[in-house]
Amino acid sequence: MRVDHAVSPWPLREPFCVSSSRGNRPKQFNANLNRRWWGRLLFDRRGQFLKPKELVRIEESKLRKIVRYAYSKVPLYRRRFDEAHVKPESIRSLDDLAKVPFTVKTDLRDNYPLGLLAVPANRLYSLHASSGTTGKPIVVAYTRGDLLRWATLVGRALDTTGVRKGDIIQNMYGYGLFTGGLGIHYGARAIGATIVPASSGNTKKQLMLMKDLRTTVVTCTPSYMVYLIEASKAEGYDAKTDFALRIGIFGAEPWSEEVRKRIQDAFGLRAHDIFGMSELYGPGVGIECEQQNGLHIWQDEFITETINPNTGEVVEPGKEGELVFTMLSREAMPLLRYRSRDLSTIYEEECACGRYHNRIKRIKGRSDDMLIIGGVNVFPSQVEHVLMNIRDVGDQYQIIVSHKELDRLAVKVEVPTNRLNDTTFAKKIRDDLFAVLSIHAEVELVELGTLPRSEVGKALRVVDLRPK
Ligand code: DLL
Repeated sequence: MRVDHAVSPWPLREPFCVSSSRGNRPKQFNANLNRRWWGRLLFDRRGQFLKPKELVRIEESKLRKIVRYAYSKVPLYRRRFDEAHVKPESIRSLDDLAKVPFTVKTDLRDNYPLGLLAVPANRLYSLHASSGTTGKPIVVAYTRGDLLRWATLVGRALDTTGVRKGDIIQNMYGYGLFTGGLGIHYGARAIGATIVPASSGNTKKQLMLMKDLRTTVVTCTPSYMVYLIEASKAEGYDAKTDFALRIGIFGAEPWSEEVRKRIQDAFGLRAHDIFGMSELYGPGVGIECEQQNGLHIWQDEFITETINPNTGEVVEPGKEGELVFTMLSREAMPLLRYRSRDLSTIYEEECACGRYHNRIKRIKGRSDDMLIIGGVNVFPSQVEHVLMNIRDVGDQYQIIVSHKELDRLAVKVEVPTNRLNDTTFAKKIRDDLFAVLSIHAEVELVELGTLPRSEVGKALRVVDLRPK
């Protein structure tokens, strides 16, 4: 079969370190090149330490290219630019970015499955789909170059946490349409670490492998790692001495400093937050370095802005807003100013680790996960932050919102048996929640092990019983 490799505007060259001696020349399908696929994944530490000036230079030159590319290849972008009377050539620097129209999730849904492709379908190497809970999922597409870039970015992320060749990574993110499993897998390949593609679920086997293979790095959702604390106890393991874990890389859902502390204390590892979303390749967009103080976003690949979610106006760094991403070299499906709905804060100060890539704070939550209870905005992550700070509160909780004349918030909390009927303890939890949320919550103390656990996928902690 002849595969049409049209000229790519992104020859695989620096700063992605995957060098191409063929430059911009059109390529015929080359079996040799294909065989060397993984061999060409070179490990990229230089890209992690690009200096601010260099980062801006790369951002701007890639921005000019991607805007012209998206405009010429994707009818949606052409329409949006024309409607806004913006000429792609007028986008020359970061200051011009605000002129570019936003792209939103419904644009991807409305163009299901592959209406936003910028390349012929026979150039796609892979397809993934977002974990949409209702209706059609969002399908995301990758060319060979996209996959290599993604792998390189995840490789960088793993390296940034301290994972090295020789580490044994037990990858407990689901393999499949979800990008977590394969994304981490590709990144591990890029740095030459040993990958155990355990995928999600099957907890007893996970623990057995973790011990017997002397796993040094684990990757999964933070809620699953919290679940492994009690599961390892129940299976008779001593989490500190039976396992050889040194690094944990957790993401795909919001989590808190308090949960980090619980995981680190239980397993004696260093826990890192990793951010990503299917639309932006998958995991590896942002990662915490050893400072554990904000996530570096790979600035030479993503321009990150924060906007006021209600007005769409750009907010300055240091102020919370909705994260908006521009992918700088996505070939199959370019995304310009993509509204993530995730709330966070960008900060631009230099990090003690020596990396200049901008950092974002932990994701507070998605704007659509925000509960409005009796007119008050509540993020599930705020509830977690309060609960996990209280000694004797177990690792599992559930938030139940209902309506009986007024909106009501109830929080079910697992506690040890001796606390079950402790009304003073329940009052303390209520007071602490009120101090942060400014609304009264009913607190129900339940026995350890009684609330639902999620062994696969992202945790579901909120039950909203209000009529839609
Ligand atoms: O969750 C990709 C991923 C896989 C990230 C593994 C990290 C690790 P989606 O299923 O498309 O992709 O979900 C993306 O998950 O918009 C956030 O709301 C949330 N999310 C992802 N990482 C974090 C994080 C993957 N570290 C959506 N903290 C995003 C908080 C996160 N929320």
